[in-house]
Amino acid sequence: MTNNQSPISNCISTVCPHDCPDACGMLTDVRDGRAVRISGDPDHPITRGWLCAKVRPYLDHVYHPDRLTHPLRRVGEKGAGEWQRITWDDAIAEIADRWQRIIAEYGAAAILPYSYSGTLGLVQMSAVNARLWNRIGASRLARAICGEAAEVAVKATLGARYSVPYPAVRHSRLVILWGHNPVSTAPHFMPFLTEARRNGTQVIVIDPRRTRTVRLADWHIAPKPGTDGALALAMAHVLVAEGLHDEVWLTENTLGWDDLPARLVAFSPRRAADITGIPAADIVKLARRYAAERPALIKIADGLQRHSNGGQTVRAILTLPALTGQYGTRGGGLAYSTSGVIKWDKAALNHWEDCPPPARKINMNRLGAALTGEAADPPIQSLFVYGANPVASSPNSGEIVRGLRRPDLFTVVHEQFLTDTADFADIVLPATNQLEHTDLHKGYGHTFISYNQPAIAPPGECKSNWAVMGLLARAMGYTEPWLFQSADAVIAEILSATAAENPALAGVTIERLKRERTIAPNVPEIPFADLDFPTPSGKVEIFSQSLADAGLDPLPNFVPPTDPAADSFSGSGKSLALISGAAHHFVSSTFANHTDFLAREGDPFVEIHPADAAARGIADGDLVRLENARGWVNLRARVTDDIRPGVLASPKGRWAKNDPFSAEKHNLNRLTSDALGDFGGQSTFHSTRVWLRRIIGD
Ligand SMILES: Nc1nc2c(c(=O)[nH]1)N[C@H]1C(S)=C(S)[C@@H](COP(=O)(O)OP(=O)(O)OC[C@H]3O[C@@H](n4cnc5c(=O)[nH]c(N)nc54)[C@H](O)[C@@H]3O)O[C@H]1N2
Ligand SMILES: Nc1nc2c(c(=O)[nH]1)N[C@H]1C(S)=C(S)[C@@H](COP(=O)(O)OP(=O)(O)OC[C@H]3O[C@@H](n4cnc5c(=O)[nH]c(N)nc54)[C@H](O)[C@@H]3O)O[C@H]1N2
Ligand SMILES: [Mo]
Repeated sequence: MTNNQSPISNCISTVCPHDCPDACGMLTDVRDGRAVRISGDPDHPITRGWLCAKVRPYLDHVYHPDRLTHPLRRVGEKGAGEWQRITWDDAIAEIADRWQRIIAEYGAAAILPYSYSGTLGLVQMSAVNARLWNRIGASRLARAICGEAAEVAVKATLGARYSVPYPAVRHSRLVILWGHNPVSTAPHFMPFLTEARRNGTQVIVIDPRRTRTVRLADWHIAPKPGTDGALALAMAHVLVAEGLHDEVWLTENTLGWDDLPARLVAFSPRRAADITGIPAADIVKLARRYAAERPALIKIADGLQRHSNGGQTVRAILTLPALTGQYGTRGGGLAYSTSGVIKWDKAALNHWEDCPPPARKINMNRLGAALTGEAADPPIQSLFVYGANPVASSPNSGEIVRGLRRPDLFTVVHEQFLTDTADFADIVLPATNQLEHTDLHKGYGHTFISYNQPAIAPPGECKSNWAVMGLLARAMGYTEPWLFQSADAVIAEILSATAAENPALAGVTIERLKRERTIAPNVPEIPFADLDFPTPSGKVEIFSQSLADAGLDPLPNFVPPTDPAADSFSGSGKSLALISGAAHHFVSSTFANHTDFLAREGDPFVEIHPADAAARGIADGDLVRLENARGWVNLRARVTDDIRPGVLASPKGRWAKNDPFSAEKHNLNRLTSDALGDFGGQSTFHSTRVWLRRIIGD
């Protein structure tokens, strides 16, 4: 399939680089140097020949008329969008010169790289996130915007992020999709779930919103946001009170089981009903069903934990498969992330031994605060953004914009498009698309590894992240060979170093990847099947000493969600919770500059329950303002019982500069909380409180 079909027509093996657990294999047909067709790789075991709604028209993204094609220097005010074309030589020389001067005056920690999930590749993300910045001694970025709380919770409880593979759901009798919307966010899980449902598997979705996934469910449970920890502990309460738990399994395979019942006393279904808004009878029914329908799979993702209490929420949920003895079973247990199966060798990735001591860490969720004074010693003097669009996607973006307007801040943005963030750059550099560079990908919903071969030449003067790192390294005067390897050499070095420690990668080489496109590492089909958990005790740690050592509650607990800015604003009426999950046609803010997708998503909107709308005189289609102490955004009201009372839902991803409803150009991240969550400095987008009012009829 990858072979030449004719001298002028090639079918190239590529991989979807976007932030999605599926990491699809894609085949790109190239004719006369132009990509003419893109399709799902039929041989990829998860992709199975089809691509999602976002990536089917991918060539519109690759050949988008707004692609940046050459470096730009700002000539007007920051944010005014006035640019002058410059050469790469001038751009790189100017950056290196500014950095040398900043390092001399403030030290290298005054330089901050900021990146997240534009691409998830080993070269263009992981190596780029590490090597040059380590060599410079720049500030490090704590990348906690997405799933850090669950990462800490899962590591503390189970020892590693292993996950039940998608196809194993065929063996589940019950699936609980808990704060997860895979129809939009993990589309390639869905055919496996559909097959299971045809054979009688029951599906329960727990989400304050009636999502696309809920439409396929047998039962929808809609708790108040941030109360899932209480729901899980009440389920545990019922399991233990009714003797539905597996005492033998718990005694043999867990640490801290003895401590749990005392904790559960406080979480009777009646009390949990008050907290969650779910009737006590439903909580009891849910617990009984979870115990009876075995194997039962709980599948979580990342949206659920973007709360001030997200870490403890995940800890509480993780106790349920232990109480019912379902870890390590086929079709039971937990599906979260496969990221822990292969962890790239840190030494090969980082080359710390050749670098100055690691500098301070700055939490990416605090970017606005960091730029406006929180990072004081030294103050941030230069920001280099790539693979991220913080003005659109990071919390409390008004503060970020205030920071980016600082006249003394030297900002470089490496991008495919002139995003909300690029608008504030001093220098913009044009970036390649996935079809134009080399990379290696592993999914976070499966364990397959795929090689991405460049299919076409970059447009104009676009350069890959890794190529830019090399240019900057040379201009800074560095000579270490690991800063200048080819992308293939980076992959080969990291693969072989990782394989030396991890037998799952035995025999996986770059040559084989080029030939076979996608390779299955040698991993057990069922995670934890041997009931040997890589925690300090070797057991499921219901009690976690590592959390206690970090000053955290060592037992699963529920603490109500909070927005620390909620009291510093007095809007009219009661405040409402604002949740902002994934849009079906965008990946964060990526693809939100495509007319077709924008047409399908409609005006930027907010879902409001009819009771909350009526209390404020709001009718469907009205323009409304959401506001709090951080800022405001205008949105189109969708009055619907798809959302529970007391909660507003508006999908993430809109570009502020395309705001049709205000001259100031805002999106909803003007409102979102930049407070850090309980575990790992997690983002807390969904704990945001806002006030709502009608502004104009329509
Ligand atoms: N189409 C599309 N796919 C994507 C993305 C995208 O933007 N668009 N983003 C990608 C990324 S970056 C990620 S991290 C993953 C995320 O994948 P998911 O976690 O599946 O996606 P989210 O929409 O962030 O969150 C899932 C659900 O959590 C619900 N939710 C919010 N708060 C609570 C709560 O307190 N309790 C419960 N029970 N539910 C709650 C939201 O209503 C939402 O429907 O998806 C990836 N895939
Ligand atoms: N309100 C709200 N906001 C959220 C969330 C939420 O739930 N609610 N979820 C959060 C989550 S889970 C996440 S993961 C973050 C994601 O936040 P970000 O990682 O900032 O994601 P995007 O906004 O999609 O920006 C990615 C940018 O990378 C660029 N890019 C793509 N490939 C390349 C490349 O090869 N090189 C370079 N230099 N650039 C490239 C794209 O053009 C795009 O502009 O958003 C968060 N934002
Ligand atoms: Mo994410």
